[in-house]
Amino acid sequence: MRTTTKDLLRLATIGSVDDGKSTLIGRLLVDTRQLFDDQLDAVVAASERRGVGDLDLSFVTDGLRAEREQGITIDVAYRYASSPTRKFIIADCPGHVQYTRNMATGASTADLALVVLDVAHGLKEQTRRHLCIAALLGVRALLVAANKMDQVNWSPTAYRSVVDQVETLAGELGFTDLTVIPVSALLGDNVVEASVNTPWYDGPTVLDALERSTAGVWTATGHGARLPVQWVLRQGGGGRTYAGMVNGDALGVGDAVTLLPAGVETTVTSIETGRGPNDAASVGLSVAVGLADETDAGRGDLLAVAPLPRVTRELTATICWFGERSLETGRRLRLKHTTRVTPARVTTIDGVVDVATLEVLATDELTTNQIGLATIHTADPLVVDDYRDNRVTGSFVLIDEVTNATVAAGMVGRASFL
Ligand SMILES: Nc1nc2c(ncn2[C@@H]2O[C@H](COP(=O)(O)OP(=O)(O)OP(=O)(O)O)[C@@H](O)[C@H]2O)c(=O)[nH]1
Ligand SMILES: [Mg+2]
Repeated sequence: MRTTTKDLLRLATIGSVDDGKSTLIGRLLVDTRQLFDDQLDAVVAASERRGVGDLDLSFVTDGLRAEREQGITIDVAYRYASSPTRKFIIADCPGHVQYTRNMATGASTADLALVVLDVAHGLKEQTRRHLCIAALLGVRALLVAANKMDQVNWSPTAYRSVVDQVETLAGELGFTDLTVIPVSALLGDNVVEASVNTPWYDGPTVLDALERSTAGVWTATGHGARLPVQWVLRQGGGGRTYAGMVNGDALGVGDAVTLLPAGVETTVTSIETGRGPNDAASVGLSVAVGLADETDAGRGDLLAVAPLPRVTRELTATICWFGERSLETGRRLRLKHTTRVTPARVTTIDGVVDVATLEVLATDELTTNQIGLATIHTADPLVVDDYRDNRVTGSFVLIDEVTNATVAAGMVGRASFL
């Protein structure tokens, strides 16, 4: 696995409802002067309308009317920010159990989870669930704000108790990078400016830690380049190229590739990028590749460099179930994997994760927001890697056939902590 410091850091806020995620992001944006005057005016006006006294900083990201009225976040709000050294894409996620699915969406592209917890209450069950989901989604770095320090009289004991709880869980879930900061998002202590109220703390502020974080896009290298075919482009001379986004490893002209699931072996003869032809394409780049042999590849097929992924109709997977109705054995759903959608059936439910102990317990159903293990049978063959080897070809979503709602996020294989 490779992590690199880079210009852009993607982060998602996670934690239980009302622990202060939106306020912390609002504070970060206000204190680094990232808001335009009219945005700040809108927050001031909204705060006055709701009669919350001073500035309610959660209004910076809580944009929906319903969010402001209820004082909770419902949808993920994306904000861009920059410091002299770095750019940030911030996904401010909801904490309410009902919107756990939105949290998973926000965390699915994050390099780092900014965990916010109320220091007086410590690690709540919902925060533990969010941390499990973030770990399943491959987030490896945690920055924890032990928030509302003003409400515990800046007690170092309260802070240390949170550090102990978080360290234990982070170790169990396999997070490799952890910083815990005593914060008051409301008052701004240790967010951008170091606090005078925590003389016993000599670590970084939230902004310092974000600037220094070495969390990078989670890429497991050495498992082979993958190109899920999104479009087939017909060329003037009668040839074809195959367009998609490279993942796994870089892809180069001359690479031996296998078209899957057909199993046709051929060679990459050209790579066209947005900036013209190139010898190689790095992970994350959208390209169109030419092949040495004629193939009938289409959308949903995959070009892969060895080691090759598996072609299978049966997946054992870890899933986060978000459906309102419980998932029971035998349920028919649609499964979306890279660029392919196929009918699927859950053949067995192999366990449910107890988020308090991380034990896998026997069950025959998964209720809303539970994390479990399942075996899934698909109508069409899929070309998959284990999630731990590839975040793209190792993940899928399950879709309700009737309502079209996304009801589960799935990761191929069993997470290392289960
Ligand atoms: N005293 C104190 N109150 C805080 C602090 N941070 C946030 N709050 C208050 O806590 C309440 C909830 O804050 P939010 O930022 O909306 O919480 P959230 O985590 O975004 O909530 P959801 O998005 O709904 O999960 C608001 O009334 C805030 O003013 C803090 O550091 N100290
Ligand atoms: Mg919020």
